[in-house]
Amino acid sequence: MSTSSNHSDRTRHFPPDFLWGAATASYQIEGATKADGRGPSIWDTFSHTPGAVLNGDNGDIACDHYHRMDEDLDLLAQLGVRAYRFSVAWPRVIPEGTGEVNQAGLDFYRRLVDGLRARDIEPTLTLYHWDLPQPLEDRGGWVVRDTAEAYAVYVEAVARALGDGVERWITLNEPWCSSWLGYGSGHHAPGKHDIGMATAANHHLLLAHGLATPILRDTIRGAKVGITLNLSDHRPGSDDELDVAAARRADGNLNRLFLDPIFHGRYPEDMLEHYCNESPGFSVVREGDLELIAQPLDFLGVNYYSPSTVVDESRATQARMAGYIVATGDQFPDLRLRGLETPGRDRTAMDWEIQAAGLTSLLVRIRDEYTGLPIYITENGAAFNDYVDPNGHVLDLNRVAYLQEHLSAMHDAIAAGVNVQGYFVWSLLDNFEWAFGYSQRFGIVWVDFPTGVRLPKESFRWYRDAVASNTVQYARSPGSH
Ligand code: IFM
Repeated sequence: MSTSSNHSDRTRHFPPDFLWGAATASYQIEGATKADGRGPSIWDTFSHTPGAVLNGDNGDIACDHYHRMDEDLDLLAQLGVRAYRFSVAWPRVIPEGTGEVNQAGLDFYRRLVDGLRARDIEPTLTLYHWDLPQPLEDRGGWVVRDTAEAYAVYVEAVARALGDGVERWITLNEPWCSSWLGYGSGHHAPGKHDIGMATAANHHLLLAHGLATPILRDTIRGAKVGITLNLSDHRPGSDDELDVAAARRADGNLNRLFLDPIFHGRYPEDMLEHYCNESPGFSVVREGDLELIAQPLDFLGVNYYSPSTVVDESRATQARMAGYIVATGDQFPDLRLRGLETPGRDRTAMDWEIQAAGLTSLLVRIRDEYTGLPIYITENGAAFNDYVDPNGHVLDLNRVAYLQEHLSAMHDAIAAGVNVQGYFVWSLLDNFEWAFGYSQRFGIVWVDFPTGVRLPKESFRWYRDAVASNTVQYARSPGSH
């Protein structure tokens, strides 16, 4: 593999055919929530619920990408990326969730796909990035099996309409967020607080993935099918067995509840045991489901932002004495753990610890424990408190450092033999950051939300140069060892 490293300087080369990209998602950028027959989604409902989203923000207008698509495609062309990852909004395509297909909705994505192709950019299409049609939620949402069946019908409609223009298909984005934040902690739409519901949703989302996979393969010749998971590297705050067990629980909930069924065809025993008294919980699993979920894929999408260090909730005092800052609670009390902050480590505006080495160890672990399939980093990036300076520039040097460290960490994984074939920066544009509304800017392009004006940040120029040269100047996060 040509990941040649000239160690006399810090330049690291990526493989010649490495796929560089940028990513967005429908509800976060499109706006136009009532245009051309789009139906309501759970995020329309949730964001209009008082108190659900910071500052009462919503996605009604967002980046107005629906009306500014060409401008955004031109930005991608300027960036020089070979791929663009976007998501299709189910309520644009089937406004009621089931039933009639809305041709105008499909037409919008057809224009997007054609616009990308015209600029030599490969579309990478995510079929579900959290905007479930509200009528389906009214009938039980992801807690019920029917939603997985409805999703399969929706997938076929999209595959038929766009299959000739799109090769790379991602069934779901971060099903952990849809299930555990949506139905467990209530931080995301539909805002439920019920672990039994979250567990059932976890399964039905994976089932939806399993139902969609053969449909994509049967409908589109040569389709490359994958799923995107948000994964992290969970470390115990000490060698104490209670802390080691706490890190294992965190890992079970976030990572293994998804990786094990997809790659090993079973849910992890410790998690089945942990959630065994929840209702409906895993009682919704039917014979044959896991075979569907574990069908062969063409790639795995990995979204990585931050590592996590945890201790057992009973050991908060010891962790403080060891010099950590200890979180006061956890969004999932049943996991009985506390997150730790290492003083002095850099953090993003989301308060997420910056530690790029966690990406390397995560990727090596996936290869060792799960799969040698091609991996795409389908999201990686950071929110910072950006501003436009008096000269009209956004000098987001902290984002440049974050990207540089993470590209370096990804290069370390490639050099260690992990089959990473591409990277999509999150995100092309500042956008609607879910429960944080517009308060968190992840873009490499600044968006002035009142006017919609776009302004490439310094990180845009930096990433453009990395893409063009297919290299990174090697850098490690402070505090790495
Ligand atoms: O903005 C989100 C995205 O929608 C899913 N992955 C994480 C990003 C940052 O929180």
